Amino acid sequence: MITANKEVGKKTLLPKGNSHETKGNLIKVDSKDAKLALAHIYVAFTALLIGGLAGLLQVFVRSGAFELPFGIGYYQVLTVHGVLLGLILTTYFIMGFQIAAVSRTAGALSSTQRKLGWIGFWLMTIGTIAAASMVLLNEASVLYTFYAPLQAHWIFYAGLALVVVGSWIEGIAQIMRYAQWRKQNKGLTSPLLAFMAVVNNLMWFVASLGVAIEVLFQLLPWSLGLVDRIDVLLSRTLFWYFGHALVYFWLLPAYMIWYVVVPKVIGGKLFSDSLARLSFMLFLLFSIPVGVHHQLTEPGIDGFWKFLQVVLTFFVIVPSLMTAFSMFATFELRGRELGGKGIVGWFKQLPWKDSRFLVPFIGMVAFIPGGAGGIVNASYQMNQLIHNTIWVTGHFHLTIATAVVLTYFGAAFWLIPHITGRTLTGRMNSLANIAGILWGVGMFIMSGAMHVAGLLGAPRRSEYSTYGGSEQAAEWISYQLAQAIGGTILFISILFIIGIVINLLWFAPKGEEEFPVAEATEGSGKTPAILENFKVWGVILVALILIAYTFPIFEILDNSPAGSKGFKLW
Ligand code: HAS
Repeated sequence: MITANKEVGKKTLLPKGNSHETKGNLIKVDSKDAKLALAHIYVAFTALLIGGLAGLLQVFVRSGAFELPFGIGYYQVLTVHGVLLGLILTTYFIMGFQIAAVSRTAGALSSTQRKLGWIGFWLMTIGTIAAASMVLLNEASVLYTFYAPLQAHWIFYAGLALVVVGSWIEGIAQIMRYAQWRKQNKGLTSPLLAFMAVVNNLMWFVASLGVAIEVLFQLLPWSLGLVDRIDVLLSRTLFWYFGHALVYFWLLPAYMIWYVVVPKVIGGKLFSDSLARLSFMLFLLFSIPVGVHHQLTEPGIDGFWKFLQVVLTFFVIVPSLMTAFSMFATFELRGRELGGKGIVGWFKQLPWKDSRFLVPFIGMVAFIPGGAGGIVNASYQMNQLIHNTIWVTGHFHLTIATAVVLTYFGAAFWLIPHITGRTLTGRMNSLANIAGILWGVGMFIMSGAMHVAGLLGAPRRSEYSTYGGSEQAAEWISYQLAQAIGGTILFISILFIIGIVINLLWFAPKGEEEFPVAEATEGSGKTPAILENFKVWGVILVALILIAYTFPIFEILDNSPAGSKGFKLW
């Protein structure tokens, strides 16, 4: 079927089976899929507001200048902050964005796929309400990593399990749509965004098996009183098998936006489709067999396996370096196309006033020190300097809480109006830019202070009162005040963002906003079919996981003291 692809203004081969809605020159996300995506956006931004408020309270408490009222505990607030922002905002935004992205690029979901999407959404939402209720009742102040031996009410674990199961079902719906596209278009390269969403879902399935086993076989029986104790090292190892891939589950949607959306926003093209697909496949391979780099200081895992996973961690840095290269190339090509000359002339040509570009760009810049900090963390002996210090908190506020979430926000500024049939006005665009800049400044102050205080030995996850009197603490206090200042600026930025989201949902003028999708540059070559051969990559993935984890888990089980019920898992 040859159709005029109005979006790029030239004749192209449009794949079969795509039931795209179009309006004027725009290809729209199907309206029923749009509703499903929008439901996720509501929950995500509600989580941002409440989680952000908890974050503000927390930096105040740590500064020592503020006490929580009504007997609310520091760890309770910290759990609200981590769970709502780290787990709920992210998972909902990712699922909503990916559903919209698959529908936009591979075509509308079938009614079965959409039903699965809604079932997943409601399971996730019931789970979120259950887990959040327990946290609010102070029955689950176990932080977002819910490490044993901190114990929560069983409803908290069951709630989080529902969130994971719901996200699996939503992932299956997206994969089904992609598989349908490939069946109908044999021999054609699939739409890049849909492919990327599939890779992220696959990684998520394989990774979340670890936390599913931990919750089902350890935490739930223990919190229900069926067993007296559990093997803490095993539970942490299962958690981190999942936990490091979790950070890439957050990152990959941001990379989808960097690779596919941002180039279109600046009027340019994707540097190379093959390079983008290869980097995603490398993430699929190397995101999982690296979790032990969070456990480098833990006894009970042999140094050899720690070293192996450190080496594998250095492999997972490669696709990020490829992404940095690709983004620089995209920016430079576009800047020169617009007449930019010399070493930096092209840089000035980029659309600095467009929030769809500027806000994710601030995220990209933050990812340079964020990624460098990650390399320090992963560098075996160096990890001993920063482990369990507030440096780590600084690291993840640059990565997830700036690079990733600013990219999500930048995307929300076109995605929400695209879905609601409204437009981002010039005024809202300027407010969005201000919010992005405030976020960058607030985070520079807060995260910078966290990094320095961490190097001076300030612990993470600890209240002022627990070390307030010590000599060393005096050195840390000024940095804690800086954190409170940065945190306040961040909260102001959150209020701006929530205001913009409310405007885009209900008050912005009616109109059409584009869902930008870039094409690859001419001459970047045909994408090799191997990059879509999931069987080949799947085999390598399983092999790497077995190599990295079989012996450590075997050794943990073998050395585990038998619990009172005599079963070694506990
Ligand atoms: Fe990490 C701890 C290692 C990336 C999140 N990390 C954490 C924790 C979180 C987290 C939440 O090895 C704390 C967990 C907890 O609660 O205990 N991390 C790494 C490494 C990377 C890395 C090697 N982390 C991330 C990302 C995260 C994230 C991404 C969230 C999304 N991390 C660790 C380690 C620990 C850790 C240890 C444990 C520490 C401990 O002891 O507890 C790498 O993936 C980083 C690679 C990234 C780069 C940067 C590439 C730069 C790009 C931007 C280009 C910019 C452009 C703009 C184009 C190499 C792509 C143009 C700019 C101009 C100026 C023109």
